[in-house]
Amino acid sequence: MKKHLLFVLKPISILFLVFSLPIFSVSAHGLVQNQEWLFKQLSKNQSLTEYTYQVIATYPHDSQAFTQGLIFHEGFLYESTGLYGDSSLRKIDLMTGDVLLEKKIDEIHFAEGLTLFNNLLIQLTWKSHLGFLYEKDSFEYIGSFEFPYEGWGITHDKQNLIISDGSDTLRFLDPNNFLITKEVQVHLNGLMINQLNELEFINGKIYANVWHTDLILIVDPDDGQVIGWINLTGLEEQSDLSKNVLNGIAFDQTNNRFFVTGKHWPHLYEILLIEER
Ligand SMILES: [Ca+2]
Repeated sequence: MKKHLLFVLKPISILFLVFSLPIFSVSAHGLVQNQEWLFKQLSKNQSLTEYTYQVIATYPHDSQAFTQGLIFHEGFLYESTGLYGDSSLRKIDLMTGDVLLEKKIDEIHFAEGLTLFNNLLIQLTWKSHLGFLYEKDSFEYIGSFEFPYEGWGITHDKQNLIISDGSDTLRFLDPNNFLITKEVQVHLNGLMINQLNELEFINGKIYANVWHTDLILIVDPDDGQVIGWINLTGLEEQSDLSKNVLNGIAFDQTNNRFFVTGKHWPHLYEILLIEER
């Protein structure tokens, strides 16, 4: 996502950028945030629970899918894919990766996060300031709501929708009127962590992909404190921190199964989290 930045730069400038800078963003404190930086901050904090992973199963995933939202419900995956002209809403067979139902999104919108609340699929857009509502089984369009910030990831805690916008902020919204009820800043003992992307609310905690990293943060929804993290480095051979990056967390509540994939990844993985400390 968000990859039009370089279009205005001359080729030589692009070369300079490519060879001189790692993938990064600048935090609210002016700190450069990239995978190396984040890994270092997380690693040195002994109070955090660190998880690695074991692959339980590998499933096919459409490598054309620019994954922006992923959920699991009653045996099926639901996915939102992004990019202008390629955005879609999909119902997917877990075992085969086959797209069972698909709704193409108008090319003026760049689709983002996805969640299911009260049988309604809720899909965000990146910069259109719109969220779309669909009936779960038919994908029938029900309506939309507006919000004044960028849309990145979305999940819910059974009471509130929870939305990321690429910063360190998570907004909690009343699903009846889409008004903000609460905001938290995600932080590591006061150090703000931005670029929060795809989300999943699992057993009382918010799991958040950090864009341009193979890392998932586990966040306390009450105060935004990072309480743990998952290191998924090495999971997907074709992962690429500049583009084809990890971005998709889904959880099977019934069978306690944890699924992850990424943008343009050819695989979707069921993983077991293993506590390192
Ligand atoms: Ca998700």
